[in-house]
Amino acid sequence: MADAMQAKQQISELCQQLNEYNHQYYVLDNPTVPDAHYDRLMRQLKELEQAHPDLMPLDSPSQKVGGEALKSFSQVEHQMPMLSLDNVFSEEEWQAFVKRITDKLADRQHIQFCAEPKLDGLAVSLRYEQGILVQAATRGDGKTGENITENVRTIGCIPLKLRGENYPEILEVRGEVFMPKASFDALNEKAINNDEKTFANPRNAAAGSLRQLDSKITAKRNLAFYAYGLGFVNDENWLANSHYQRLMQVKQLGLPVCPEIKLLADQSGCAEFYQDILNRRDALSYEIDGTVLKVDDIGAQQILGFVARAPRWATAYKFPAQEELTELLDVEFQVGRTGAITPVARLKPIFVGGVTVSNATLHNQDEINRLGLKIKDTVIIRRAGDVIPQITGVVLNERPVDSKDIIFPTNCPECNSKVERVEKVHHFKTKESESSSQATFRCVGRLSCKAQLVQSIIHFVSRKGIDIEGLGDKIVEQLVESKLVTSPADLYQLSIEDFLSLDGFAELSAKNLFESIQNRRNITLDRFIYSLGIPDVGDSTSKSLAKELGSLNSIRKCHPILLSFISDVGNETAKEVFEFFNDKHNIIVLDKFKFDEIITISDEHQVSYNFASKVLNEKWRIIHKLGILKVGEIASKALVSRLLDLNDLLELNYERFLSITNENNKLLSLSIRNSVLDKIKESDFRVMVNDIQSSIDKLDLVNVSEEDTSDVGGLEGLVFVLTGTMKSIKRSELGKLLEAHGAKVTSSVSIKTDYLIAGEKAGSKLAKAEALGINIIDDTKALNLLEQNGF
Ligand code: D41
Repeated sequence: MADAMQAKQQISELCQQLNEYNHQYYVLDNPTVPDAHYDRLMRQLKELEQAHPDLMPLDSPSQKVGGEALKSFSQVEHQMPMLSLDNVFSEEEWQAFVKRITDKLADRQHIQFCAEPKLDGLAVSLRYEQGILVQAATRGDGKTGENITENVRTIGCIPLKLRGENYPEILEVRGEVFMPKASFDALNEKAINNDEKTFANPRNAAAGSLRQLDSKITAKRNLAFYAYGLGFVNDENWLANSHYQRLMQVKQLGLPVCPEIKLLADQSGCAEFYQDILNRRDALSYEIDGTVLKVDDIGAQQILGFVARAPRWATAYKFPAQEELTELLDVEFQVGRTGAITPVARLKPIFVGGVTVSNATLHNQDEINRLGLKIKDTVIIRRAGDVIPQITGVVLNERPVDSKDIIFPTNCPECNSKVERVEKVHHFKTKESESSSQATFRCVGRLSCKAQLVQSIIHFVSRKGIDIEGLGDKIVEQLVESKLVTSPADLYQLSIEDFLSLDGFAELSAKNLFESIQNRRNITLDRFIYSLGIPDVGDSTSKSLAKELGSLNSIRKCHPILLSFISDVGNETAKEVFEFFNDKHNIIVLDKFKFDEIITISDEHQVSYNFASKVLNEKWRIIHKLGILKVGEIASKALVSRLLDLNDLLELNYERFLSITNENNKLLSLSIRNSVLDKIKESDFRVMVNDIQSSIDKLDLVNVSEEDTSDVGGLEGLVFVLTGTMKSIKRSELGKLLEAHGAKVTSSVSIKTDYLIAGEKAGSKLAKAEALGINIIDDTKALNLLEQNGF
């Protein structure tokens, strides 16, 4: 008995604490304790409740994770009907609405309005009795709705118990349940990864989540709620006379109210509110489809009354629709610069989100499968913000009998070459760090494919590329069509007469274009690299490649493992670069440039000091990247200290291994030794190591000696990370100085970091740098470095 008393007390205290934290987190947006602390208290509460199920209070915050699944939803009759809202879509309709009101309220001078964003979610009614949430219902037909209490209990921001003491015995709060954009994106990303159907928009996602019989699923969906009104309230005296004030009362009780809601002195502010919210629509964290304008004074509301089931004192002033239905007329297949084949939907033109849309990309086959799309289907087109229009769904019960399957071509629609399937791995930066692969189709025709040739040349001459003024897309198409140009190098062979032979050219324009091409025979290496249009290689990566490797020859010969030492170049990009330069079609195209004859590349010729030093002095990084099982950083370093060169790795045997020890003079473990000896027997592995060594041999490496690395000759190309409190200079100042001397300053420590400058109270970055064996210096040492460089 005493035990139960004690448990009851503890449960009550935990509930109170956790409810308070929930309020701080969801309503005040100001959490005061770390999540881990919250989780600990929650675990204690759940354990207690499990031991004493009869003691669990109705408002226990433990219920926010969902309970037993239901068989069906029961019906709930609303004690006070849930009204609907009239709409206006234009300034005139809005003015007419205002006039009706002012006519009826002729005796009033100023009519205050409460202006609210119109949330795109689902209307629900929450019923609190004695301050406890006892029922939640959907709007239904306004008279009866569905009992969704179990699901609503799991919504984080809805309090299971009202705050404070000052609430009526029975209080019904009406509002909108919605899914914030970020939660929606995360949910759909997950669905795509799991090959599941995605939701067309946050509203559908919210509806789908609320209508789960299993509230544990709802609990995981991150729904939210804003109150916008009241239903039945048993105590008239409790109620304020202003709609806005009532919402503030509701907020006082711990229910969230949209922070954008404003009380306006008269109707003139309404248009401004509408425009302001419309302008900020994309930046809001939740979807809205208009504003709701309500006469604020409750007395005035009563005079105005209702028509049918909508109040005459409120209206939704809606934004132009972001979603419309239209017909999918056909799917065409476009071939891009790299040969990727993209399905494009041809639509019956439709006005949506402020523009007329007649095309939408379908991305790839997986997207089509996910949507379950057929030609002639009625589809949902969505254009939110400035993003490109998308097909987000199909209206299946509108599917005509003569709808047709969408068939991917097996041959390129432009050049009839074979189409190959390429798996592309996407890494999503979600909590679980998932990755998924999506199939894309690629035409193998390269520059013999007209579409690829046109796109490649457009890219080649673009502003960030060779930058040829006056050579627009249409002219490129003409040049390709007339076969005057079969590769980018041909541009330089064009004569004034060639241009004159094309439609639309006159003497002067032909001469001008000829000259602007001839003027671009001298090109910097980074621009040339960019202009080649290597997949994944944009202007920043092109600059890094040019700066670190110094010459086109070095870039062409560089093994992907070495490429990946360059900042900006990840493993995937390294592979793309390597494959590009080793592709036999591309080799032919590059040879056509006849370097120094047709085109001259101004470059540094030599690889950068930084790169050479990584390759020559940090060979362990190469070993580390070879992917030998069990060979981590320490083993790599131990191995490298005893190898003459990389190829020597292949000559290792058991006897030699016995002389290889790590920094602490310890022999490498038997399992590491066996792993290496097994690996070097594999012929693929031997070929790879030979390739890397010959790539190193071919690189025109600057002579860097072992000692050089600690004593920097120039900061160009070096990557610094700064952490902790500096003694003699502000951290940001030091960062600026380093950058002014050509160094790169980044925020996180990785294998690409050259120096960590650690001040006092350096934390995790220091630990990571130590673990990675990165040079660690203090600010005094850093300033010395700068001084040597003319600081
Ligand atoms: O944000 C909304 N979706 C919203 C809906 C809102 N801010 N206010 C609303 N006010 C009402 C009245 C005036 C009837 C209390 C509403 C709705 N109704 C509503 N939502 C769905 C049906 C009616």
